[in-house]
This record gives sequence, C-alpha cells and structure tokens, in this order.
Amino acid sequence: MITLHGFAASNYYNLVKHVLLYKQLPFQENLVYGGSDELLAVSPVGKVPAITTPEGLNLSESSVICDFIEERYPDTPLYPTDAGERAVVHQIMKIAELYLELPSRRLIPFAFSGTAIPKPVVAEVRQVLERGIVALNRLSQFSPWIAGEQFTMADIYVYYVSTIVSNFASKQLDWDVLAEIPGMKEWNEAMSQSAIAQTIEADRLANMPEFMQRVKEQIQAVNAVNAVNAANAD
Ligand SMILES: N[C@@H](CCC(=O)N[C@@H](CS)C(=O)NCC(=O)O)C(=O)O
Repeated sequence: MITLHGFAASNYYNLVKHVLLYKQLPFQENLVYGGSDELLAVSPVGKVPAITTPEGLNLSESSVICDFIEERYPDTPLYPTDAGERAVVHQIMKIAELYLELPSRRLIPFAFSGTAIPKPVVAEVRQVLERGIVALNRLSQFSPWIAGEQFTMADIYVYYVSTIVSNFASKQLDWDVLAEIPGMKEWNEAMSQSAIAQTIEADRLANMPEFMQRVKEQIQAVNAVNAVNAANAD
C-alpha cells in the first residue's frame, strides 16, 4: 500500500491525496511535519508531501508524485493520451505553480507573523501574479474542465494552488486574483463540490489547530533567537 507522508493543512499534500482518492488507490496517511527527521528520511529536502510506494521507493515533489501515480496506476487516467494535449496539461500545472502558487507563498510568512509586507515584495509578487493571470487566461478552457472536456491532473493541481492564492495573495494584497481569470470562480466552485474535495477540506480543517500551534511555536522560537542576537549586539 502507498504511504502518504505529511499533514492535511498542506495544499501540496492535499493535491496528492486528491489524486489517490480519485484513482481509488489504497493508501495510508502518516502525519509528519516539515523539517522533521522522520520526513527527511523519506523526502530529501524535508518537505511535504512525500510518498513511500508499495515497493519501498520514497518520492517527494508533488508534481513528480502525481506523474508517478499516473504512470504506475494508469486506470482512471488523469492525463490525455495525445502527447501534445498531455503537454498542455503539464504546462497549465507548471504555470500555476511558478506564477501563482510560488509568489502567493512569498506572503505566507507575513500572514503568519502579522508583519507588514515590504513594498518591493508586494511589487514583485504582484508582477509575477500578473503574468500567471495572463497565461492562465490564455490556456484555461473551463469547458467544463480547465484543459477542456477531460477532467485532468491540471484540475486537481490548480484547484489546490487556488486555495493558496485566495488565502494569502488575495487577502494580503486586497486583490481578488482569481476573479481576473473569467470562468475560474465557477470552475473552482464546481471543484469544491466534489465528495473528494469535501473530505479533504474536512481533514484540512481538523488539522489546522495543531498546524497553527506549531507555526506559533516556530515564530516564538525565531523571535527568542532574534532577541538574544539583538541583546548581544548592544
Ligand atoms: N515543491 C514542493 C513544495 C512542498 C512544500 O513547500 N511543502 C510545504 C508544506 S505545504 C513544506 O513542507 N514546508 C516545510 C518547509 O519548508 O520546511 C512540492 O511540490 O511538493
């Protein structure tokens, strides 16, 4: 059986979990947080998610895991058979990761610590997001799925990217980023209605208090180190 390592507050974890549930593959969840030794044993950079396959192979990086699952378990396919169409699905996923997910993530430390975002960071994040918006406007079909008639890996991937965009970029920049991509809100709403998405959301909400407590402890630890360093510098 596959083991999925990580925690349910993570959108990267959740997108892999969505793929496993969609393909109806048996798997077990191993609750482990970023940076821990237990995670480092299965994930070279110590990030969530990672999986251990039934054969004992450890894999990390959500998009790599998605592709592995598809190749190893091709039933209930999540990629088109045509190479060009498959590449377009990959292209949508990559653009969503680089130009929507990652810039939005730049803002997470400011949201968690409650500190103001420096103006140059705001400008840079906005600029990268603008490019993502233009690109996804060009590539998205929403007919009804993001890459066209077939429900694909891009639907799952971008749906979980959009949670980070909404919760961090949109809130902190006071800018409804997803509204800039016509059709995205309706598609997002349809995605959120699936039984799988609702199960995952329930698990995410259940994990949030523990996750936020860990975030709080990490911030306190960093503040304590900074206070000692400042005192030593005096
Ligand atoms: N590129 C990685 C990113 C994974 C990632 O950033 N995971 C976060 C949780 S959502 C994490 O493990 N953070 C802990 C850390 O950075 O130490 C992927 O696609 O899997």
